[in-house]
Amino acid sequence: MSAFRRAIVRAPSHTFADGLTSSTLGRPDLDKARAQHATYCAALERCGLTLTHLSPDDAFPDSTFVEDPAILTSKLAILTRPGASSRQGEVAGIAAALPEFFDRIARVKAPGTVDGGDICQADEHFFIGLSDRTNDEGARQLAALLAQEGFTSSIIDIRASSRVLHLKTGISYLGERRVVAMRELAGHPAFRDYHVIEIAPEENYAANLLRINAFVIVAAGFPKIAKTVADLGHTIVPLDMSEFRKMDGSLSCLSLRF
Ligand code: CIR
Repeated sequence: MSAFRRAIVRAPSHTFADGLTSSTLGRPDLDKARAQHATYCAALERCGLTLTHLSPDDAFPDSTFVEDPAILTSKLAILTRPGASSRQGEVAGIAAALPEFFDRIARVKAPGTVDGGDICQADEHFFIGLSDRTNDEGARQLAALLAQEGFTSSIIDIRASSRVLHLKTGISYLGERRVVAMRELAGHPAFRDYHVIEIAPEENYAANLLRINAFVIVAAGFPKIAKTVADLGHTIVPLDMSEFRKMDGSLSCLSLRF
């Protein structure tokens, strides 16, 4: 797994609680969300990353979830076309930040839609989730762009899985050919050549974890997966994600790492 050096983040805006959500956990507390975001940023720095902070944007309540409008690879940045129309305007803000770091920037074009949360990179391979946000055309365009750069990809259709918003809601890549997955995704043929670590159903929320260099950031409160990952030799960084979870957000959504 190649080393990450940088990340782009954007703190929650005043309108954060007006974003999209299917959660029944209640309305998020903005001050608490901002404090959790600051702790998240400090954790990324502890993992060795230098951060670029974009200004909070009240026009886009979900804009703290910067992972969705772009996919960053070692060779090419790809601006997505988010599947929720309320989020498509977020792309411009990310697009403005990328030329400092990327010479080559491609775009997913209409009628394709892709959310970065549906894209899981596993070394030179990309798992592409088909979801309510990422459609067939978006997946096709993305796979073609990646293939031009020498990356392979496989499709995982999660549309039958109502509990999973994005592919990475249900899986993460841990490096060394290890995939962490919710039970309902663990047996997918795309993982045939990988070692799959199945999450206990009561810890499903923790399926979205973040391997960054020697560290793995895990949502706090999920001891089984934290122990499993620690036993593999990773340093665990637990983070309270309660306010982002209320908005269907998890660890990977809050940053673009490269
Ligand atoms: C949304 O529904 O789009 C946001 N409330 C949550 C996005 C979470 N993003 C991610 O998992 N990559």
